[in-house]
Order: sequence, then structure tokens, then C-alpha cells
Amino acid sequence: TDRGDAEQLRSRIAAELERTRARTLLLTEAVDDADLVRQHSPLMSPLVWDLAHVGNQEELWLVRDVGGREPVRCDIDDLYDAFKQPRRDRPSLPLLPPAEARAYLATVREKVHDLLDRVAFDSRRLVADGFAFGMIVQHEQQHDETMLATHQLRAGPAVLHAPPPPEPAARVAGEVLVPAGPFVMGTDTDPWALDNERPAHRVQLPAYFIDAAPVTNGAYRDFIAAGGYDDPRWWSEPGWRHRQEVGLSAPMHWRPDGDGWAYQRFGRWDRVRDDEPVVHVCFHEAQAYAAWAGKRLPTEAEWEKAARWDPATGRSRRYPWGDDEPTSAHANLGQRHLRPAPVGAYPAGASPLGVHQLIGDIWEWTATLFRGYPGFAAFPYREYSEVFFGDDYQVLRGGSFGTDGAACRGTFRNWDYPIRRQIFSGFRCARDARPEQAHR
Ligand code: AVJ
Ligand code: FE
Repeated sequence: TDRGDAEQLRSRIAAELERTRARTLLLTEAVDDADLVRQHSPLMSPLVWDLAHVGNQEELWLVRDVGGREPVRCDIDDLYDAFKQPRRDRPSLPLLPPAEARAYLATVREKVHDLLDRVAFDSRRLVADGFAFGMIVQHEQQHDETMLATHQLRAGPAVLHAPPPPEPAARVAGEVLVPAGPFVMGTDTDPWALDNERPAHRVQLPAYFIDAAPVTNGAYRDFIAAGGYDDPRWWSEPGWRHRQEVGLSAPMHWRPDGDGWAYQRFGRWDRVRDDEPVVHVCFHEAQAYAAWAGKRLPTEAEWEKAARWDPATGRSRRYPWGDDEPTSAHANLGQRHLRPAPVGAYPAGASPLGVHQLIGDIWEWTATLFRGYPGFAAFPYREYSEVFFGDDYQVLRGGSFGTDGAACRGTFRNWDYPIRRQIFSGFRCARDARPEQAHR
């Protein structure tokens, strides 16, 4: 019945809100108050800013817009407006102290639960299928991932703990041929898909090869050892300029260790493991590696076809493994582990064509600039995606170990500046197939 459906949606939303809030609290209770208000990197906000910003967005979108209720606090909107306050300036703002920020979040959340009990999930798109609630869940999860990246930049002993990811259960190597032909990119039907994932549209692609797995630390070390960082032939012009300017020589958080490398993760040093996807590289590094390897980065459409296209039916799936929500057997998502899993660890998450670990582990840089799909319509605000369209941002796909399953799908699009690498970013390579290879 419709009533039963609405009740089911209500309890699912309530559960997602609570699950997400538990993660937010975990990330902000792992450190003391001094650590919460400190800026750990000029690239990041103090954790206490993210904390209250999450509450402020929830107040704006749910309490005020959907609920039409009185403001909880209208005096702090500007402080937590990401467009008005650049990250580097946020520590000098008169921010709510940690205890006040937590109390603010709790007050807003109480009102949201009240609203959720009364709202009719009618056909207005903001409330239909719980979209506005889903958007808030995803927004908080996105900031949780950002806070996780702040933790990675934080100096001092480890405060976050998680079991290691699974070991490889399949041998995965080489490339997969994706035959020429159309596929449906984006979605009209995924209830919580954001505006930039819409509308669904047919894209015609020539045949191409795509790596069956993300590029590993071992492969990336070969690029370093071959002098890849010192050879402008492999780098784009802006890439080489950036490499020179900041002296790039290895992924972020790596340091030489004897005859090999070690990396720092959340306050612990470890030997670099060869079979793990490389992480903390910028777009320019990814592009240089691909050129050195005789390949290129996949376009966003190539990534999505490899992830979603089912050759048996011609349909596009929600995820590589099908339409079901991710479980711990499918992908390394949701901060269950504090690093990418080795290649071959998720055979159950492979796509029909045999492409592995597209979802989870690391965000994958693509060759595509962040733009609207044909027929794009901003919803509910231009500020969510549209203001970022243009030539500045590169699309990343697939989500990382720090991305929650609620904020990740085969259609999900992330974006960042091509020089950024404090995010959990890696990549895989692709290349054109010659016409005689286009059919197997
Ligand atoms: C989609 C990850 C690029 O963090 O800037 C958070 C998500 N938007 N608050 C970001 C977002 C508004 C966004 N990214
Ligand atoms: Fe935000």
C-alpha cells in the first residue's frame, strides 16, 4: 500500500540519518576540543566547521525549506556558507565552540525527526521519494569523507582504528575490451541521484580497453623509478608547470624508506604495499603515469560504461554488480577500512565485463571536465553543482574507502581541481581499441 511504502521510506530515512550521524560523531569525538578547532591544513576546514556546517545545511534544507519552520539559528548562516567563507579563512571565524556545535546539531536533528514523522512524500520533487532527506544524508556523508581527509592530514598519534580490508580472492590484471556501441549514461530514476547525474541519455562510444583494476602502488613505483616525475614528455603543460612549482616526486604521504617507500596513514607509517591501488595522486600525476604507460585516462563516459553496461541486456545497472545496494562483499566503502583494498579483494563487485573495484577503494580521476549532461536542470539549487561546471574541475568516479554507500552509485559524479591530492584519489587507465580489435 502507499501508506506502507511511506512508512517504510520514513524508517529507512530515519535509519540512514542516524547511521550517518554516528559516523560524524565518531570522526569528531576521536580528537579533543583543541584539535577540533585547529586547522590541520590550509586546504581543509577545522573539523568543528564541518560539524556545524552539516547542521546548518540540515536546518536550511529540511527544517526551513521542506518543513517551512522557524529558523533554529539565523545568526550563523553566513559563517557556515561554504561560498562566503573560503576554507583557509575558516579558523579565524567566530565559530560555535565544539559543545555548542554538537548541541546545535542535536536540536536541528530533533526537529527533522519531528518533520519526518509528519511529512507526506507527495509528488513535489523535493519531498517525493524523500529526496531532500536523501540529499542531506549524502551531504553529511560527503563532509564525513572530507573530515576523514582532514584526519589524514592531521599530525600526531593515530586516533582512528579499523580492521584491514580483505586480501585478494581473485587474480585481476590486464585490460578489458569494451565493444563499440551505445549505452545509457546517467539516470532519471535513481531516487536519490543528484541533479548532475541527470538526465539519462544515450552515449555512443567507439571500442576501448580499460584496466581491469586501478593502477597499483607497485606499478606506480615503476613510473617513479623510471624517472617519470623528471620527464616532461609524460606531463601536460599545466601538469608539468605544477609539478615544477610544488616539487612533486611521489604520491602525497609517501617517503623513501630504505630501498623502497613507506606511507603515512592516519598517524601510522607502513611499508608501501605493491598490490594496493595508489592513492593521494593528483589528476596531473595520473595523466603523466598513463602517458608513460602508453595509455590515457578514461573519459567519464568510458568509466561509466565499463561500470554499468550489461552486454547481455544492453541495460545500464545501478552498480557494476547489479541494482542492489552495496554490501561489504561488493566494495570497500563507508570507512569500514582505513585504506584501499588490494587488487582482487572484491570479485563479487566486478562488472559484467570483468572490471574490478570500480566502486570503493579510491576515487578515480577521469579525463572529463565537470559539465552538465545534455538537458541538465539545476535542482534544488544552482549552488549544488551548476556553479562548478566549466573548465576548472575534473570529474572523479567510483568513490573511495571513505565514501559511504549512500553517497556513491554507478552514476555518482565527484569533482575537484586537477592539482588536488589530499582527497582519496587514484585512477585506472584506458586506451583506444584499433578497429580490428573492436570485436572479440
Ligand atoms: C561533491 C565532494 C565536490 O565537498 O565540495 C559538500 C560536496 N557540496 N557540501 C564538496 C559538497 C556541498 C562537494 N563534492
Ligand atoms: Fe557542504
